[in-house]
Amino acid sequence: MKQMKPPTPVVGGMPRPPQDGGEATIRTTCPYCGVGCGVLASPDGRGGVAIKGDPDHPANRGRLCVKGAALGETLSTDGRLLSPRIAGAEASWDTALDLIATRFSGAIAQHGPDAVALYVSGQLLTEDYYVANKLMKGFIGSANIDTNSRLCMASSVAGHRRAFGSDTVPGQYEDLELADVVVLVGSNLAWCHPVLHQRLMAAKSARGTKVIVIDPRRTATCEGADLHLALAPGADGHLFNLLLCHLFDNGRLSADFAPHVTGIDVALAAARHSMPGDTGLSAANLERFLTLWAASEKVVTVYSQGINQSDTGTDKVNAILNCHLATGRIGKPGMGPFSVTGQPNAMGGREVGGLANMLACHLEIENPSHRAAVQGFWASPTMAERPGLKAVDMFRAVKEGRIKALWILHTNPAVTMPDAARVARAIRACDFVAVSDLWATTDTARLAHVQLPATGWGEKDGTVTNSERMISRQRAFLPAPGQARPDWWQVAQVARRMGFSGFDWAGPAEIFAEHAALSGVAGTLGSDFDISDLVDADYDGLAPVIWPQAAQKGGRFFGDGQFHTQGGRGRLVPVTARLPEALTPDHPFRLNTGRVRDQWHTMTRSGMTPRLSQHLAEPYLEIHPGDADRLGLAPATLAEVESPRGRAILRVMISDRVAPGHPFAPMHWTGETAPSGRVDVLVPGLVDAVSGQPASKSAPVSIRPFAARWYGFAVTTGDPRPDCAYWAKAPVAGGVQLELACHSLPDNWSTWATALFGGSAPTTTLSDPSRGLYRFAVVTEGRLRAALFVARDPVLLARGHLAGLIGTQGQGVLAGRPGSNQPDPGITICACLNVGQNTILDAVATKGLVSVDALGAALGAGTNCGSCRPELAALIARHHQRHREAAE
Ligand SMILES: Nc1nc2c(c(=O)[nH]1)N[C@H]1C(S)=C(S)[C@@H](COP(=O)(O)OP(=O)(O)OC[C@H]3O[C@@H](n4cnc5c(=O)[nH]c(N)nc54)[C@H](O)[C@@H]3O)O[C@H]1N2
Ligand SMILES: Nc1nc2c(c(=O)[nH]1)N[C@H]1C(S)=C(S)[C@@H](COP(=O)(O)OP(=O)(O)OC[C@H]3O[C@@H](n4cnc5c(=O)[nH]c(N)nc54)[C@H](O)[C@@H]3O)O[C@H]1N2
Ligand code: SF4
Ligand SMILES: [Mo]
Repeated sequence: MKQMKPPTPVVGGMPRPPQDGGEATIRTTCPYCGVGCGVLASPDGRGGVAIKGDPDHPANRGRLCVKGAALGETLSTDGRLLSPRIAGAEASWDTALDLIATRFSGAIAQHGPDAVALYVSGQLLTEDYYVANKLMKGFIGSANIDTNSRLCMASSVAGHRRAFGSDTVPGQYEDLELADVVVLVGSNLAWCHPVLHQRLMAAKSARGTKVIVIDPRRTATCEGADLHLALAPGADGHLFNLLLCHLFDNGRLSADFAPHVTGIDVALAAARHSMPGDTGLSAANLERFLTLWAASEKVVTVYSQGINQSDTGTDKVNAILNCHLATGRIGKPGMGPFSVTGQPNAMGGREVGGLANMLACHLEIENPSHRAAVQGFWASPTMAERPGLKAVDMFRAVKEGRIKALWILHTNPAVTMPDAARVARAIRACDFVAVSDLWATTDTARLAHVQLPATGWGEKDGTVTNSERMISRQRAFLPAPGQARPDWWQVAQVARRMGFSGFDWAGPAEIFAEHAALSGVAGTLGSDFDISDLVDADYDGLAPVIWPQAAQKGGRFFGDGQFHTQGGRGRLVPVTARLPEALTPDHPFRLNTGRVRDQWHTMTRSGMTPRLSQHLAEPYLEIHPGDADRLGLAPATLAEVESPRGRAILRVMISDRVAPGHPFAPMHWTGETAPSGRVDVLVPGLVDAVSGQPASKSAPVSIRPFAARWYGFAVTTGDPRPDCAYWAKAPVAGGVQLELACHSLPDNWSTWATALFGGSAPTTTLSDPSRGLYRFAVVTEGRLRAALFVARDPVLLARGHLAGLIGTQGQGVLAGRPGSNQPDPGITICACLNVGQNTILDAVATKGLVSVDALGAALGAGTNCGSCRPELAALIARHHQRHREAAE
């Protein structure tokens, strides 16, 4: 195998002139979602970095969503973990790495290789991932390496393998632009894959693509759709079974493709058990969907967590794949099933075999010749012979003391695993835990014996693979802060200290070349993942490339009817669809969970910038007006949500976007940002039997009003942990804002405020105890440091205005709202240009605006990254609808 030279500082592709006296512009890739947008990063030489979309990257052609556009605001190293720590005390890398090696080796010697585990992440770079997988499966000899992709893509992986014989995404993004019908199932594409959504919306305006959204919730994605099917939660298997029957009954199955697939009869027989009533859809809507799908040759079915995160997720995936296989609508321009990956390198993780039940390069752990080939290539002493523990089982084993040493890299399971409180307890109780992260303060890192400082985005080099199998480089453009080191280096160092050879790469280029060479071996065994033509590639200059190479396969799979199963035929899988477990009177609601537009998972990066915290600044429960009425939940009060596993307190957001009985809560808040707002303490560890993926979208819960004696809002330059039952923190310019509430009153408000203000006593006070109203502010040296507003009811204040007063003279702060000459802009909708809802509604009303473009021309809203365009459209539509209703 050819060894490549160590990386030199790169720009990647065409060098660009330095801007503003700064350093050269670097081409890299966004570290957030699986769209994998190209980014141009221009450090200014003073610690700042200008971020732009890369016009030459095929995934985004210069576009970025609001999270990507705000990347430059998330690069501060303030508060970063800058050196290894053991039991909280700084330690040298040598000491920390030796300790991990000793503890891992010791556990293996005493209890066998299955007594240790790695829990990794779809956000690791391919090179990091490759090294971790190699260590665990080839050298430690256990497959106890699993990844947060288990919570994310596992059902898609399992469904692909059942249908295609390999975990292969057949299509490309371009297919969404070439299709006549695009169906989005369980995908909030507008918020979660915004640039791909923008590409779809552009295609829709250009060629009239019909867009259908299937989601029990009316999401922002529905604003750009022709049809929204608010199906019964979990009914997707029934829906696609009905589609298969409809296709058959209407002569839509492909005779040409039939010789290339098996199992149509059994799949149809199983599908016949699904009844229209199971879907919860009106006959008319169901019919529209079935006929549209059937009549359009060029149809793409995009699916995401509404499908995967279910205890029948794999079956649902196969119910979708069945329809595409039966009609031959797969792997051809403008048609195919499309599982969009969530994390930036979820796909790369699948390529290296990062899941506990995969080997490497799409090879199978159960297959002796695959194992022998990989072992031969690695020249490794041993090889895992059977699948390891999948995430939920892994943390169960941690809890039961079967895992003696655990290393967690680039993920925050104490927040994001189902049954999160129990997972946190298990981590705390484990004999030995190491965590690699940017921060020592994450909910997970706090529980570790050893904390290792990782280099973050902008500081490290490697590759990621996006949802369409496009490999792109992430390139460093900032120096590593303190002693931070890349994840691959950390793992390789521990491997060497455990006495293993084959871990002495000089840099990620060599690791990539080794991975590419192994994929060549895999290719000779029939694996589709063969990127061996990249072994000699110019790693530093590597341009984004889709595998397989265009010349061989046109960048798509299976259009030619060749699958990776034995016999080479695609498999329809019989799906006996079933709805989620019935609810009980004790827990009569089914809690749906997911993402918001401007935050990334546990907010350790996106939560750093005020810009991204303005859109939705607090954990909330979106609940139907009928349910809220029945439960006595008033708008903006708090709800107590309880499951057999735990309890959360969430802000009540009453909305008919969710169905009765099926409220929604976002997943982002943590012990750092809102300890009572963590939704995964509610989610049970129920998993899909085939894939092991948890059912994160349907936690049975009960809901009641939280009996708050008082509500509060505060802004402060400090960073307190308030002493009350509910608090949620968000960054604002110059400090933080806090939402507060409690079921009990403090003995003395002034004392409580002083504690909140970090010991500074209020300098001004306004109180009316008879009405439970208290307002305090601290102004020192002519500057507002902090302010607290307390009331018996949810405090109605102009929050943006108050946050803006920090550091000013704070004039009139205790009034809580701007003077009459300064209108309150309301909650922020357009985060890029900072345009609030009140401003927008006012402009729509006074200027008679009817389109998002007109609004953009008037206010600028929606004209930068475009992430808010679906919401702007909804606001405009709602205004005009109200107007019409008022006129009638
Ligand atoms: N802004 C933002 N974007 C992200 C992320 C982020 O944290 N923030 N994370 C990234 C990651 S890792 C992932 S995996 C993706 C996830 O991307 P998505 O899967 O699009 O996002 P989710 O919000 O998890 O869930 C999608 C939808 O599934 C719906 N749903 C729930 N139950 C059902 C059901 O039974 N049937 C159907 N059809 N739908 C259902 C929910 O209402 C929700 O709207 O997003 C990626 N992009
Ligand atoms: N209820 C519910 N739960 C869910 C989901 C849901 O929809 N609902 N979705 C699930 C899904 S799809 C996913 S993907 C998971 C995501 O869940 P997680 O992966 O647990 O969440 P993140 O916040 O992305 O965690 C990444 C961690 O890596 C750290 N980090 C950042 N950069 C680096 C780096 O370069 N190196 C290292 N070593 N660390 C770094 C960050 O600070 C952070 O602590 O959540 C899952 N949990
Ligand atoms: S859509 Fe947004 S978050 Fe996703 S890769 Fe592109 S810029 Fe990043
Ligand atoms: Mo994910």
